[in-house]
Amino acid sequence: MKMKIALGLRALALAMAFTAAPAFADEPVKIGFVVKQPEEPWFQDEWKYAEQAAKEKGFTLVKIGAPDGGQVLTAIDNLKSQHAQGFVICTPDVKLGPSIVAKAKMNHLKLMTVDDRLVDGAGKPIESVPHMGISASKIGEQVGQAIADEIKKRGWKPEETGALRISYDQLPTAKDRTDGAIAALTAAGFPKANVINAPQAKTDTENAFNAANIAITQNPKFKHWVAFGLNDEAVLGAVRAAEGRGFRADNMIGVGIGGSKSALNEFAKGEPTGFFGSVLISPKRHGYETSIDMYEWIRTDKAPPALTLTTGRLITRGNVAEVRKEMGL
Ligand code: FCA
Repeated sequence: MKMKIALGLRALALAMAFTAAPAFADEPVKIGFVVKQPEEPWFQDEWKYAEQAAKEKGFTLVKIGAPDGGQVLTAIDNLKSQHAQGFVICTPDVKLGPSIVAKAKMNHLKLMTVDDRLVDGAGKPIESVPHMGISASKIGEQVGQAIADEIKKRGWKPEETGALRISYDQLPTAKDRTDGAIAALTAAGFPKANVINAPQAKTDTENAFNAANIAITQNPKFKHWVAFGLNDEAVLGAVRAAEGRGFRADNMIGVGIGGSKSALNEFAKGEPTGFFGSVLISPKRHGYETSIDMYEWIRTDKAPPALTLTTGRLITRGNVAEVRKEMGL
């Protein structure tokens, strides 16, 4: 009897040890890819390239949309019950950082973040979780520079021009992007007093539209407007709001960040709109590379680089086809 219990305990201990160990060579690999806004073209593109990695390497990809904290935590539990070994996530709220880390650990799931980096209770990035994001300040500066160049080209007087900063400051990468844009604009001589902060409640076009609409209404003195924000959706909202107030392509310069379908649709319109350009970033690197990194981590126990920051390139109607091709998109 005693012997039987001892054996049973040994088996249990072994089983527990195995769950924590890296995947065996013949165990099928399953990877979760959790995104905060599955309806946004950027995230659909990330998934598309993650699928490409799954096909190439022969693992199963589980795509989950999780627009709030509850759904993130449920997603992690579901991944565990489906025998996934790890997941890549762009969380709806970076402050969920400690809970996501704890839940992944409890479920023995490897964890990597993409786009939005987790923060701890003090608001500091959680450096122990491998992350791939964009070089937010630098890309923001590219946006600001593109706008400044275009203002100059059109010969607008800066004092007659308002700048809409569609903001979402609770997300560090969003704040870095818009701060970068302001830095480049003011370095080019744009008056800081003409930068109007227009906070959006959520990071989609509708909320950006509402934010911009209020800001434009409250500032009737400007003859022209420019706009920048976290992504293309933010700037599209501003462009649509400006149109509603009579500021069309010749009186509006919006430059977004992303360069996926939202921007492409705009460039494909017969007539130019106030959506002048976008800094194209790479959903291929963010979707494909992160998935490959996770796969290698599971297979060989080689952890991904702690931090990878990707770059972007300005696209406008004129060069969009050429630049996309050069970036392998
Ligand atoms: C954030 C934004 C997305 C995209 C991504 C790279 O997650 O919300 O639109 O810009 O960073």
